[in-house]
Amino acid sequence: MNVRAVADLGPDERRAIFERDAGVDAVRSDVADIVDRVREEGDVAVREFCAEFDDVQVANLDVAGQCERAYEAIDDDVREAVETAAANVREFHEAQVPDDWRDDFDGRELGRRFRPLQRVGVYAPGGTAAYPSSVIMGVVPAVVAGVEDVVVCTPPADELNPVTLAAIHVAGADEVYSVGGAQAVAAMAYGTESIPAVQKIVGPGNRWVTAAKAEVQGDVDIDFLAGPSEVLVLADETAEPAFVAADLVAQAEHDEHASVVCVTDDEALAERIAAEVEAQVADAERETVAREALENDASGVLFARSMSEAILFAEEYAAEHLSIQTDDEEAVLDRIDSAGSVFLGPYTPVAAGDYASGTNHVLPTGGGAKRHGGLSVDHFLRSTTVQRLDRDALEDLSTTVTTLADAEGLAAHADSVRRRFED
Ligand code: HSO
Ligand code: ZN
Repeated sequence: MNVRAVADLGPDERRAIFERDAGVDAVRSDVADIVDRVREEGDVAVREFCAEFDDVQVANLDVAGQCERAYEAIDDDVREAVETAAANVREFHEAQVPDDWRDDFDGRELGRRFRPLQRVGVYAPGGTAAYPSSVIMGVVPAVVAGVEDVVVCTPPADELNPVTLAAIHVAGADEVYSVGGAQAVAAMAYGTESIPAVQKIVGPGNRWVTAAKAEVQGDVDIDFLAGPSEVLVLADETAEPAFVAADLVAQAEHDEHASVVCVTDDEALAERIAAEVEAQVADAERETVAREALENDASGVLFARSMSEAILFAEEYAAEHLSIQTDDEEAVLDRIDSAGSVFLGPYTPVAAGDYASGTNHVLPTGGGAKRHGGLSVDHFLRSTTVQRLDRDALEDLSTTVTTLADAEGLAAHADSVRRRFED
């Protein structure tokens, strides 16, 4: 991993670091064709794409019946880990459920109520990127929000990943279909004979899935478009180089396009972290993938002239995962507004949140944290405002309403207020 000074980064280097995108443009037009065909031909097109892209002749798209069996068949320690992770995610997301409320605003009784969406779809990646943890992160918040039908789509395979199936069972999904890629997103967006349409599609996927979410957005709601994993570690001289390096290598093993960056105000520490990364990656099981990620233009160990410069860098970067390993983490956090999920201190590895601490790991990448947060219960709720005015409250408001209505040339609006005060 190369060590560079923040101040010396050239425009191309800065662009590579700050403009991380989900890489969907290259597949967007192929994806549009797939989406159109599924929309027009339904199951026939879905089955054809399963054969073409996944090399599987799918007999029955509905695989819900397999989940409980998988749950019973997997090793006890894996079952227990899935259950503990799901329980922690459930507990944290239950704390997010908002209460309906009404308050008095000078005689005007105003409030908000929250109701779940009825039908949502969760995409669960398959193949080498089959993450049972992502099933938990997508399904549990929907179940906690009270969504009636939680649908999961996961790519077909001669044998579906048993831990993914078990996680679907533990998380509490209602329907499960064996279809992946852009065709899964299209099926959930528009419905087919076997897969009824949903109102919202969430969850991470490869760039085909992400491009399909971009394609159907508008006809159906989506969470957001997420790209490869990324982590930014802010470290000072109190950081343990082996811990920082371990967090960088961990996210690097996801994908050769992952971006992993450490920024520190200590040049000697930067060198020690880079050396530690090299030592750890040489032993990594997924060395090839991790090495590519560590060496891509969006990754690196950087040193800043001060912690302030490092913090400004982190703010501009708006990381999916921001790890703060400094003397006073809270003081650094106080100066950060943009990050998907923050990990404070040496004993809070990103992997804890990836799996089991309870927070969600479906998070904004590519600087999306400047605009929105990660997946939460809110994504599965809609809000309604409610109001009641008594005669006095309406009288107090009447001049304001009628004056504005008259100014807009909407006399019937004004009249609807005045009439209530005629004898
Ligand atoms: N770090 C990934 C989530 C994940 N990690 C799944 C392990 N499994 C995206 O933020
Ligand atoms: Zn991860």
